[in-house]
Amino acid sequence: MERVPLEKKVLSENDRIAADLRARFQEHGVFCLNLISSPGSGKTSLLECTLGAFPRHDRVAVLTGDIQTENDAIRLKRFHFPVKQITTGGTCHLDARMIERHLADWPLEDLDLLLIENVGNLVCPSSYDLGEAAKIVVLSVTEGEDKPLKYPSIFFKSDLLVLNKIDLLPYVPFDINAAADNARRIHPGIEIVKVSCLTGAGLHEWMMWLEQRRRAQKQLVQQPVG
Ligand SMILES: Nc1nc2c(ncn2[C@@H]2O[C@H](COP(=O)(O)OP(=O)(O)O)[C@@H](O)[C@H]2O)c(=O)[nH]1
Ligand SMILES: [Mg+2]
Repeated sequence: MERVPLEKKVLSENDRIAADLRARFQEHGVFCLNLISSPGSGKTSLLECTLGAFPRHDRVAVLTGDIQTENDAIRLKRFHFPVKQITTGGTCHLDARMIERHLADWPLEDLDLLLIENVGNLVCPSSYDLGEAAKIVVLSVTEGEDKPLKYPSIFFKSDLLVLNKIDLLPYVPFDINAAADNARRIHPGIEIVKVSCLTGAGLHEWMMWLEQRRRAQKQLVQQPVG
């Protein structure tokens, strides 16, 4: 009986901090993305490919969340952009306060793009706004094409579905068109890119999406108010 009001209170407090973060991101022209998937779908791999494609002087930073270990931060630091691990110690999602705390010593005026890798989980992260401009859901071809129907919330809330590991399609019974149809049943407007972080297939489309959205946000910020 007590659980519902408490959960509501936690979420509304999270929403308040997330709204504050979103306003600060907009004020400083920071484009923020929140990457969500099951463990092992390829979030860190996609970030490795993405950071590897950016010029060294690009104003990009990464926050990467996990229940335990600094492993993902170690993988991502190789690209010489600022990276911080957020270790949740058991919590199955990132929340806005964790983002706020880990950004405290990163001046936002030095950033254009903030990439957040959420904790591997298709359920809990979908309830926690982090102040991002868009959520991105990653689904790999070994997970089953029914996942958008089973975990609708995250597919409904994401602007983009990255279908990863397409290099494995010859070896697994995964119907990629059915996966895309299922995602569109939940969210008709969802955009979809099909990639392989291993071979590099489709990564150009992903980078195009990223750059287009980044530019669109910049134009929005530069437009005079009124
Ligand atoms: N075959 C194949 N393996 C991949 C691909 N992307 C990632 N992997 C592998 O999948 C595993 C999990 O990837 P990781 O990026 O750590 O997933 P995360 O838990 O979502 O961050 C690793 O062994 C990766 O090498 C891909 O496109 N194709
Ligand atoms: Mg990872």
